[in-house]
Amino acid sequence: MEFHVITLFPEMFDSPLVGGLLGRAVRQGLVTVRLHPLREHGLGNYRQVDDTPYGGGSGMVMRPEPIAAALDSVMSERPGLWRVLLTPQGEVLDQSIVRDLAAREPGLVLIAGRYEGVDERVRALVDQELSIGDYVLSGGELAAMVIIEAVARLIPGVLGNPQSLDEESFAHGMLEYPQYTRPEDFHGMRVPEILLSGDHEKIRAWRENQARERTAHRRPDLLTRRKQ
Ligand code: 9D3
Repeated sequence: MEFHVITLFPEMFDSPLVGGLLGRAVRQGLVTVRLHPLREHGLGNYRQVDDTPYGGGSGMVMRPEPIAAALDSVMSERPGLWRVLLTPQGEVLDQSIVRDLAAREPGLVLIAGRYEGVDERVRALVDQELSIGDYVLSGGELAAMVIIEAVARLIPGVLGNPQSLDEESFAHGMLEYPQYTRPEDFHGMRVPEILLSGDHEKIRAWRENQARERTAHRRPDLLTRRKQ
């Protein structure tokens, strides 16, 4: 699967793509990430990409032409990519949206904005608008990386162990049960006796119950809307 990112700050993507799961997937050729510097499509000698807002107001707005030119260039090279605008006004990402994105072959074009926002007419150029949550970022780059990581790990072969995919809590719409490893006693806090019992049926039931109680207490919203 290919991820194309249109951004003013392509350097931000260097280290996250080298290390870890994603770096290995890129080296194995399972995932391709291509950065498209928006500045190259800027207007005039100064390669301008932003301007003052019509109607007044503070800050700058991204002009539509450089984004349109960058998109045209990417789409002509790779027809069929799913175009995503990263914006606080978008649909809020969750695991079911991540699954839908993973099915969008040959891949995604992610448009990361900066400044106070992008010209409203850019919305007409994309297939989907996404936010990664209700907090303020300085631009769409970190949101793009979040999406790349979440989608890439669903691609067959990217995860070492495919079983861990469907065992994941968000695949069941519940939080994870409590996990323990050695030592049995850490600062007086003991590992629950049942986990040392070797009774696998009891352990399974205990874990399920813990997950349910923990979800009801911390994330009741997950129990009421369990579409995933
Ligand atoms: C301070 C400016 N804000 C006025 C209340 C509006 C605003 C504009 C641009 C807030 C953030 C941004 C930049 N953010 C993104 O481009 C962004 C984002 C985010 O901030 N939060 C969660 N998901 C995303 S996806 C893109």
